[in-house]
Amino acid sequence: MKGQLAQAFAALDEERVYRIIDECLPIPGDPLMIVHELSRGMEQVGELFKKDEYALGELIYSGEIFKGAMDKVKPFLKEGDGKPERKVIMGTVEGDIHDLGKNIVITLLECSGFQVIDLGVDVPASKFVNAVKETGAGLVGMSLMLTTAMDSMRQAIRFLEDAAVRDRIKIMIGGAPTSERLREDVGADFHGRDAIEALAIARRVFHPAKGGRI
Ligand code: B12
Repeated sequence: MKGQLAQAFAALDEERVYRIIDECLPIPGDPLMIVHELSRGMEQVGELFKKDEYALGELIYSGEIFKGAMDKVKPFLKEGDGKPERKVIMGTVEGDIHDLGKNIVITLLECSGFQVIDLGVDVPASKFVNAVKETGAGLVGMSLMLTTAMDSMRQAIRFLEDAAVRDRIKIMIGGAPTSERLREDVGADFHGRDAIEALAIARRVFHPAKGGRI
């Protein structure tokens, strides 16, 4: 499967993508490998878009295929039945409507026993604040794909500080243009490069004793 799935995805061959996944899933192996391959395919779509070989229509179509593929993988990611009292808020910051990466993070967290409050996309700073106040969540995850939305991330964290809720939560950030440097710059606690790191962060926040290696 390795390579073929990413390749089929990058070619936007929807039928082949689903066929490969259907063939792989009953094998008790690694559904995370499928997620990884899909992400690699998506990276290639982004490159083709950058080179003007794909237009916006193709970008949108890639998003649809990704969602369809994730729907197939989701049931296979479940990892026992943890109690979902550990709450995590997730949202894509204001000005940014990319949500595929955020949704993978959510799927993985939910499958690992966390309760996720999904604020969706284009989330204004005030909505993060209200969600923290209303839910009492201990971890806030902010997703970002557009460099132009970095200021929104900075603002959301500033709002959480101004609302005096910053000390009751930890903040993790992620998404393609994020980095350790951006984390420092915006004042977040953790930066995660992918959904697996997001899960490790959540485990570390809620179960410090168990570690949660990043
Ligand atoms: C699919 C896509 C779209 C789809 C989004 C569909 C959807 N529902 O999300 C659509 C067509 C809507 C779209 C729109 C646009 N897009 Co777009 N898009 C992409 C593309 C190809 C893939 C993004 C993606 O989903 N990747 C797959 C996921 C799985 O990866 P991921 O998001 O990185 O997530 C992983 C990690 O980052 C991490 N993670 C993510 N969030 C979080 C959060 C936390 C807390 C943690 C710890 C981890 C974490 O875990 C995830 C899973 O492992 C990228 C190119 C690329 N290679 O990234 C361009 C890209 C992001 N888009 C781009 C652009 C320019 C746009 C538009 C402005 C285009 C336009 N002219 O209208 C609009 C933006 C509209 C807006 N206001 O947001 C540019 C951004 C350039 C920049 N530097 O800012 C890119 C980089 C393309 C390019 N090469 O030019 N896009």
